Amino acid sequence: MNKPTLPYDVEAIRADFPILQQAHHDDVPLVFLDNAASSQKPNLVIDGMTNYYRTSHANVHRGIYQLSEQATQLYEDARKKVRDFIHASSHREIIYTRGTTEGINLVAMTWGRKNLGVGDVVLSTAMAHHSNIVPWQILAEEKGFMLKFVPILDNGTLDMEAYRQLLEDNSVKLVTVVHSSNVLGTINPIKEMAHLAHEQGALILIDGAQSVPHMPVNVQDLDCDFFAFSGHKMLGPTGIGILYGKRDILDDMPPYMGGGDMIARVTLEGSTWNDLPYKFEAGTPSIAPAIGLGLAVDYLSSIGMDKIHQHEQIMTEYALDRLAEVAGLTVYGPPSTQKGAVAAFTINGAHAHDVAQVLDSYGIAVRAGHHCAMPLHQLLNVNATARASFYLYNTLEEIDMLAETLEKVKDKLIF
Ligand code: 7TS
Repeated sequence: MNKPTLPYDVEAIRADFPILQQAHHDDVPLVFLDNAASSQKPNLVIDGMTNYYRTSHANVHRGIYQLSEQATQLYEDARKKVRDFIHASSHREIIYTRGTTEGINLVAMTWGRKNLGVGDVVLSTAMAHHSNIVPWQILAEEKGFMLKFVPILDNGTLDMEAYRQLLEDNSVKLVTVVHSSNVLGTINPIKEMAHLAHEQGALILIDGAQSVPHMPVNVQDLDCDFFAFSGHKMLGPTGIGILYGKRDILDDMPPYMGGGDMIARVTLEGSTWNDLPYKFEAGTPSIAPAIGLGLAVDYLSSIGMDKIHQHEQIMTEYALDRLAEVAGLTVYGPPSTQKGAVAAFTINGAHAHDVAQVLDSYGIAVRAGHHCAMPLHQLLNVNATARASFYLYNTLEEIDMLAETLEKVKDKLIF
């Protein structure tokens, strides 16, 4: 198969990632294809965080002394980098969280607890990650609203006709939808979905865990009300994520957790809240991870999100072509034009876990299981899929290796 041309020099990028230089199982090169679970980190992020601890660490928003002011500056600068990266209108709309999961839970437990009740509907989707199902189930139990799901079509895209119909009864108060599925790869028409939700007076929350790392995102253009994502899937460290929210909506929400930094004034009789975004950031935050996330944003921006997206589209198309050559293999989800850099697949006669285990013995890391999307796997009628997911540092040769090794996997597993 002829190799397509990639938009940038991948080898130069790979040189920035120390983990990609090391041998796997001591002797084979690591082919890391589990980027949807978490990405690897470039030197800029690793060294930047180490350097922060070596030279600039102190608690933030507290000290009158130079070191604390320096740490605060770095921490707040990172917030502004994220603001610009997703095109929010103000740094006050950028709330630090632990990740996508915490962002969605924050909305459920503050906005949801205040605004949802009996007779209301929250609309999620059948392709949702558990983090966009379970918080709503927990809250529905408490508040008595209904949780409904937009179905998916056989081609792995959302059933937009059903979405329109579900919105028609005016009880939907919130639509909560994944931007790009971590299993099917489907990139959902968020802008259109937001427009339709708003026409019916509903708000829309976007789970951007699999979109922000991979494509340009403009929250104002999408016109979403909330947008949650994780730092660790976009070259940043674990323990940090972002919840974006429109300022007037965030202003109207009660706080999430109580404690230091989130208050304006505390008396024994009661308390008042700090301004945004601090109202939602109780306690000493993840300072170094926030700074690391800012550096990850610098790194991604220096390449350009449009180029990264282009690279991944080429990779995905190539991967789907190569995987189609493997007899007995089924890839789930839409064609590459509507898909993020994910290929979840099954092989007739082989369990996904065994496939992943044998691939690992050749140095190829993929994830197997339900990928925190059990309802979706029930719909697909499979217990588990193996999933290869790509990022800016993956090469076409690695995809060749995956396809060629899958033939060996079949020889080993299928009798
Ligand atoms: N939403 C989507 C679409 C995800 O893919 C994930 C993580 C999350 C939310 C939760 O993100 P977290 O950072 O808060 O954990 N997805 C995966 C995955 O596909 N494999 O491991 C984690």
